[in-house]
Amino acid sequence: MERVKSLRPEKQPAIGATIVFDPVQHAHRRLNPLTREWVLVSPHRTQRPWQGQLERPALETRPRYDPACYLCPGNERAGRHRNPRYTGTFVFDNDFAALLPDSPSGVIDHGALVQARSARGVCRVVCFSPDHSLTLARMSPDAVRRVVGVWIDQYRELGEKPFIRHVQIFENRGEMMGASNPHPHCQIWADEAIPNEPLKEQSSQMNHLTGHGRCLLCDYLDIEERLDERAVCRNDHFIALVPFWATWPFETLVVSRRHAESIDGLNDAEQRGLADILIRLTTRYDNLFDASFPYTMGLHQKPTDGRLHPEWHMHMHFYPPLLRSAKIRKFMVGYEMLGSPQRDLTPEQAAARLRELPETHYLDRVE
Ligand code: H2U
Ligand code: ZN
Repeated sequence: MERVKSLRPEKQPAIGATIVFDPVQHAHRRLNPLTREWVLVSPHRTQRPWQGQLERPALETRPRYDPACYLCPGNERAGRHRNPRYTGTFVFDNDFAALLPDSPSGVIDHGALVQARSARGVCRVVCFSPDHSLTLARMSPDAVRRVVGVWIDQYRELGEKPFIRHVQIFENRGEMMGASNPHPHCQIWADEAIPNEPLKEQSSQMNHLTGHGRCLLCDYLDIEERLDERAVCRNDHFIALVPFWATWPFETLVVSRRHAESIDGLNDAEQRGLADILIRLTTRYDNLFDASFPYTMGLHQKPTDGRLHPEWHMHMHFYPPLLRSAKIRKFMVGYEMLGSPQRDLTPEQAAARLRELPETHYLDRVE
């Protein structure tokens, strides 16, 4: 039986009622097949027309060099470290690392309910560019391609360390996300253990592969290609879409169209394809409210635990907090902390809004 359905109403009246379930209007729960968690969608709360932004935010421009920035070339960091006068990317060990390679090992074990393990790892910071004023959206395709190259090198180098089982590359952008500095940069936390989120995704991908003999995200991409309701932008190698199960209002998933377990499995054209999608997606994000768009984004890929991982399909998540304007954010509080996440705007509406935006950055627009 054909199970793939578009969001058109199901012709199944609830018992004792004549109203037909319409996911565009009626509350429903959607399953995130990667985490096996459900998100509540309440589209009836957005029946009002889009009100847009009340005020246009002031254009944010920054100097290309900031003498007070601890990431700019030649400047001093904590602990009397000084950055070199770098001209491309620059990687250094985080001066306030959450995980250290030489932490002593040990266990706390007071029975099944009180357990702890010592944690070792390596934390690094990657500066994308010496130019303090830039963001991924406004960097050149070649420069972003070089950032992708650094991610590959770091994933390999850190993953080859015998005690590193997982390498998490992520970017926190904007004060709203707690980023301490607007200089374009990301962090890498390489960990002795596989952290919670990738562990959940790994188990779902493994179950799907074992049960169906196919990759979960390859199967999901096939469905998205057929329904074509949630794509934001694509090229020959990558697609950015609002996943059916998106939790954050403008959350997106960036997936390689060919099955690749990790970023170091991407060929040259695919690495350029990833850079292209990252620029186009972050440009659309900034153009949504004509303001620098905050988010946490990161790469999920196979662990570096020395095992085979055919179940893993590399992808990136973008989790942006903004809801209706550059100032109004979504809070995950109340029911969301105690029950499950909830959204009003449907993923299809979010995808349509992102899709209609231009790919010329608002700061580069000639008016
Ligand atoms: P965030 O903007 O995501 O906070 O990342 C900046 C990182 O830079 C942060 O993890 C580190 C912080 O520990 N840092 C240094 O390593 N050296 C410094 O001198 C300041 C900040
Ligand atoms: Zn700087």
